[in-house]
Amino acid sequence: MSYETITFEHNARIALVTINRPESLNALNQQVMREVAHVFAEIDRNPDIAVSVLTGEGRAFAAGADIKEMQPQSFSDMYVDDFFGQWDRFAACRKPVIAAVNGFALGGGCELAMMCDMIIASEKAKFGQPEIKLGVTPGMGGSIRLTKAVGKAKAMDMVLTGRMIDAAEADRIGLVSRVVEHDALMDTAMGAAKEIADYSIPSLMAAKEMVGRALEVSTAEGVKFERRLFQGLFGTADQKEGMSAFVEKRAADFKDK
Ligand code: CO8
Repeated sequence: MSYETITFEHNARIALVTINRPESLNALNQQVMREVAHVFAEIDRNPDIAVSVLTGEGRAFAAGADIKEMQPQSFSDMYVDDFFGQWDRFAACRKPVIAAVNGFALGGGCELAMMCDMIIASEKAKFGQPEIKLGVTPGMGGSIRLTKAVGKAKAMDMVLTGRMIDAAEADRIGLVSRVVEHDALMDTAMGAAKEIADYSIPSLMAAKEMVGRALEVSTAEGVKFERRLFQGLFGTADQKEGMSAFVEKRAADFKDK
């Protein structure tokens, strides 16, 4: 499939996906959704990719769902077509995804960043759920993921007032993993990806799955789930390689098996 609203490249086990509609601040229309869902399904299937970085071209990560596309839609259009339902396919990507947030991450853009596993933000990044100003609410998982990420007090503040927060506040409230100087954003995100890319894909997928599960289940269930996945990794050659390398004081050479 050739992509028109995103760019996709990969090298040395790292994929870089860039949302590329800078003239509309990377507003997320249905074509972007379909292309992102498709490329991340490819990434999941590609044994040469361990980790991805998702970013936006220009001065936005994404300034939300495309308001011009949504504006004329009726309830039936939205409901029958399950409008934006395919974002679940992106959220279901089993390999780690780092959001490199270069600017505005608003509405669906903030929700998209929160579907990723780590958010690395430029000091120029701005986050917000401004849908209330449009007469609606978050609709791509924001009420759930934001509340789980930052707690009720801050989530209610952002969702009810629609105010934007800057990168420093996003860092303080635990919405992002790291904040870096704007010019260092992509190097930092690719550097984190490089660290991750050196590890064994089965253990990366297990780690992503267990931390994701932690947000869904009780502590007892989560601990049991983690233990089973942990035990399962002893069936991989890479567990033998990783532990042998430590004992033999050498770098591990993982084979994803
Ligand atoms: N949709 C469509 N076009 C957009 C969007 C958007 N979300 N955001 C910006 N644009 C366009 C502008 O219309 C403008 O286009 P044009 O040049 O043709 O007029 C261009 O991008 C540049 O934008 P501005 O001129 O407004 O740039 P400013 O620097 O003045 O302002 C802002 C930047 C503050 C980011 C401003 O553009 C803004 O407020 N954008 C809208 C932000 C917003 O409300 N986002 C939430 C959208 S709703 C949503 O995301 C719901 C998600 C859940 C959907 C689930 C469905 C089931």
